[in-house]
Amino acid sequence: MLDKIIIANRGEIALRVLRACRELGIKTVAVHSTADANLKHVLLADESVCIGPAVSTQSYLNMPSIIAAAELTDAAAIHPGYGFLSENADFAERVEQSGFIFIGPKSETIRMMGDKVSAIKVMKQHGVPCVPGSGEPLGLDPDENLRVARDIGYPVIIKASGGGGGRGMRVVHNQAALLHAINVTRSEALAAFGNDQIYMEKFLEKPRHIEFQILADHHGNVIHLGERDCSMQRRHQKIIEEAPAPGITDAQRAQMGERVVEACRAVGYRSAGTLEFLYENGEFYFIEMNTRIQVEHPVTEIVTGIDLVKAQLMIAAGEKLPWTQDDIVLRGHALECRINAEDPKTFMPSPGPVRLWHAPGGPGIRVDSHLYSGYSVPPHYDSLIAKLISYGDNRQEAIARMRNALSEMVVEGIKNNGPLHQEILAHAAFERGGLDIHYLERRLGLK
Ligand code: MV4
Repeated sequence: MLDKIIIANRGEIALRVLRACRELGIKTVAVHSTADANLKHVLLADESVCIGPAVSTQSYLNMPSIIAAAELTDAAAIHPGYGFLSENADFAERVEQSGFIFIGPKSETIRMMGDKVSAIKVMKQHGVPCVPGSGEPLGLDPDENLRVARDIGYPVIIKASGGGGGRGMRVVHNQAALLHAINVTRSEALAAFGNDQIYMEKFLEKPRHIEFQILADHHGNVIHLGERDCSMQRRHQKIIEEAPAPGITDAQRAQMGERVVEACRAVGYRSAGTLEFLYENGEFYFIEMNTRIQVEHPVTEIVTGIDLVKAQLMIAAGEKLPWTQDDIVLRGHALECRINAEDPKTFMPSPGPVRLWHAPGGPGIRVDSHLYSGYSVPPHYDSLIAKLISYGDNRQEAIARMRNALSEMVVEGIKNNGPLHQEILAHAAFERGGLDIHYLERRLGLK
């Protein structure tokens, strides 16, 4: 097993990684900005190193600083968490070249999946269903691009190959709007990602967002852990996730699972990973792969009984997966509500001192949070302050327990979006399940 690792992140995920390390007897080094000396995991870590000022470009995104901290503390490996440098292939490469283990896939794999055109190409080649589309970067010939769009059929969506997560996309409803949209998306892509490669897909109007979790070791063993439904979102920020996805049959899961596993084995994937799909009219369409641990990983942990962060650490140490696909049995249902320090109506961030934090509990409740009474939420970072995870034998029980949890939670001093969650969970439409990705924005627009 690894002797000591650097936790190159902050907030709840840094605490989550620290907890996994402590279970496995791995020593921890918290690297933090000047604004984060009082983070819960920094106080609990074996060692801590300040890596720079509050602004994340100079701390959590500062590659030399983080690698220097690894050298200084003689750590074996670096866990990047999510966000920040977690999907930065250059960082993974520099970590490897400095003689440390990057806890994640190989840098080449991160680079391949970071380029959406190459990710789609490789998945399609290995039998994963993708959205009908250009399959290749768009060229500069207007007539050719008009022909590609006509073949796909309007509406189409133009996406930046270097984008993802909703950045650098434009929907086109008819031929008259196509060439301008291509030009604008291309120049925005160059400005935002330093890469002007763009591609085209059929625009799916009312899909759900369903993603498959996989685990792969360094010995060619790959398994999937079923899917999550992450359709409840606003402006590409997920707010509620669940596992399994309502309405997906065991047969569908087994079939898609087999395909994603086969493709990941073929590309030599290792560590935890997620394949994102759009799901519409009973069909799955691959859109992107995430090469990190995700915010919503706990719902999968609950229904599979597998600790994904511990699995990442064991895989990084070179151990073989202790499970085969037949060992993976889904049980019950899990929901996650992301609690953000923000105004529940305007969505404006609400940082500041937490006078009182009271976490909910009871049967079927897990709380992943770095909050404590007296902690102050800094204004410099993401506003996620807690993840309430509920589970039950079935979806109704998980929902009832989540309603309890939301009603018990107390955050005083700062605003939070608990009331928004309570409102969503009060609706019959949510109880029915299977809502599309535009549901929440539609509903918020009506009010
Ligand atoms: C799409 C789409 C419809 N059709 N692609 C947005 C985030 C990025 N991961 C991909 N996204 C989308 N791609 C096709 N061909 C609609 C979206 C989309 C979306 C996807 C997942 C979750 C929320 C979303 C919100 C708006 C648009």
